Amino acid sequence: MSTSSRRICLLYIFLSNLVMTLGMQCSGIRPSFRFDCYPETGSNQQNCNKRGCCWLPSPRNDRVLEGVPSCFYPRDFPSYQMDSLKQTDFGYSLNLTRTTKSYYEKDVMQLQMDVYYETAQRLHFKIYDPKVKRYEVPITTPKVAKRAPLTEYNVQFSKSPLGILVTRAKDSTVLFNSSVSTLIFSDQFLQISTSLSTQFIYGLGEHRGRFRLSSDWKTYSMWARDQPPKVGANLYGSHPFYLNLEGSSGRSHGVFLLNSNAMEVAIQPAPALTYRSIGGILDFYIFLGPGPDEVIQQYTEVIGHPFMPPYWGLGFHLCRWGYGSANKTLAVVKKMKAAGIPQDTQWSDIEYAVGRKDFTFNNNTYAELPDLIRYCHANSMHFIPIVDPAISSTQAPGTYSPYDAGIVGDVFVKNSSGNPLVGKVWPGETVFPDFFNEKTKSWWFDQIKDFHAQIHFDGIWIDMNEPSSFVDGSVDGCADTLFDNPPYTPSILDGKLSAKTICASATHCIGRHYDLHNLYGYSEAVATNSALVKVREKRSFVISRSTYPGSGKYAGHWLGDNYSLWPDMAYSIAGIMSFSLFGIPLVGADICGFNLNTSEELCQRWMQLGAFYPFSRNHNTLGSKDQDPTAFSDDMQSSTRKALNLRYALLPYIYTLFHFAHVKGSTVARPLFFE
Ligand code: MIG
Repeated sequence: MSTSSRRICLLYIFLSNLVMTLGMQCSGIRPSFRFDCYPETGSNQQNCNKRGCCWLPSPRNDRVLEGVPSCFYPRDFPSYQMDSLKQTDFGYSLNLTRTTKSYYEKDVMQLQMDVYYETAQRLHFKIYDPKVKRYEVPITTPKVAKRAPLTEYNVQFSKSPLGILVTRAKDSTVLFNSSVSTLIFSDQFLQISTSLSTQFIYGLGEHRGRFRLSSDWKTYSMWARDQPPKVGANLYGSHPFYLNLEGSSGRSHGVFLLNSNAMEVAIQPAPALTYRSIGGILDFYIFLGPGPDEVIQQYTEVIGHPFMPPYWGLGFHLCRWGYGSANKTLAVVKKMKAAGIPQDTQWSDIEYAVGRKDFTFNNNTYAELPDLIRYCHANSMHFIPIVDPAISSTQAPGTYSPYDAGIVGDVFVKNSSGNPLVGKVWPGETVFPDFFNEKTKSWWFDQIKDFHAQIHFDGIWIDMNEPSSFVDGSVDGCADTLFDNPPYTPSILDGKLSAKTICASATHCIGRHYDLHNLYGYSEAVATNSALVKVREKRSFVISRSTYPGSGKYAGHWLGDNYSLWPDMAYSIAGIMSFSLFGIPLVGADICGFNLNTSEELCQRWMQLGAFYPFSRNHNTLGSKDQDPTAFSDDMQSSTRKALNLRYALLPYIYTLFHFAHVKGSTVARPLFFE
């Protein structure tokens, strides 16, 4: 192209952009209602217009417009339209088609939307490909074949572009309105938006931050990751559920997107939000409450009510990484007892194992582990060891049966060449059990049973189950597939799916790691809970780091590797309340802080706060100063004794709250507005 024709061409692009931006479809859209058409980095006029979107950059350094997208959808951006609507026994079935492709590869041009009027307060709608079966989250949800006779919601559809509008029948409050922006449903990019009733929105975990989410152009991403809590980062678990307050009526509703792929939710001040997931289907539930606790009850009816913990599990737990030996651990337990500070459970971290290998215990430093446990049991206490999912793969054949038996049983996750995928965790090179496989569950049960024959633990602490790996993908990297490098990657740390975990192209017996990653911790909790119940014939007690909706039925959770800092103590409250929303009421943060050295004042205040955590455990990292209560002054010990004695006095009440959580799905630690 000659210089002059290039100039003409550029002029043409400029003019057509001007016409488009000033044209009907772009003008008059208030900044807070701009829906981002270019969430990737590097948005500019050219690539924005190429998508058929409006380009209107905000002036630089304009505080008010900070975060407002420069590239946004015009009102008439091509979307789906409704071709047919038919009434069914459960509600409606709609056929949707799009005639213009979106800017992502492999649009599903024809979709089906099924709308289930499941109960008076629960609406379910599902948008999927009627021809090609796509991945759907393998958790059990209620199957409803008949429409509820009376509902507290109304549903309306708009034809072109397709939109679904859900309102509260009583006062017409808008609960879900997809017409605010465009629907995209391509193979690896699914996007749908809705308005919110107010900016009072909570949930969307797992994240560090204030309890109420920010609707100021903030994006919450979900891709399970071994990551010390940090504002704005994707953390250990994934919970695509939010609670939205409706304003002066005092009513509230919840929205759950049953999708487990890597995703992000962008909230904007309209208020509105946009989901962007890179797989699966769009499977929504709306819960009408109207009380917030009722919303959670309705939500947990779908994902599963929380398990009933044993009474002792609600006592005070003590843990650290770095006791050094079983004897030193026992000495602390005895000091606690001598100081008259209540303690129900003693924990051991990975140091008890030989070379940090699962299902072993070190005959040097931890030779007295059975004595420690005996002492605990003789004093009506309990004992919990850590168990990581990854299994050492480098031991000489015949010397490490968990691996040998696992290979025989073919229980490990495979890489793209069909061999067990090898990563690196605490014991060195490791393989990863595929807990979705029934064979793995029975192999896992065997390991737990054999180990229990050696040491009589009472619960299991499952860590590192994002799953975490110290090498990205595998020791051989990852194949260059569309799973490892999808066309769109949500805004996750390091910008790639394989960061600190196994390859997305790895395979489980029921599917791809790409789809199942966020469920890895969930699947381990299912297997561990059932093994523990079979072995002990008592209620189980499992605490898991990675969680997904439904995990609460099998495990509790702690908030991960926090710091011994005041803000971390404050943030723990928001974290705990968020997990109440997620149906995991048994939750706590490491009291006195995990990373860094604590101080007496911080630890004292934290013990006083932590005495009211549903799951109350003091835990510390390797190399940090001792922080069990007996490590401090008499004053500190006496205030801790007082706080914990108050907790113990309230145990019947706390236990009753757990009972209600278990039988009807309500919350234990809850924000004041729930009352
Ligand atoms: O990479 O087992 O969150 O509680 O003490 C660190 C050692 C592995 C992380 C857990 C923490 C535990 C630690 N683990």
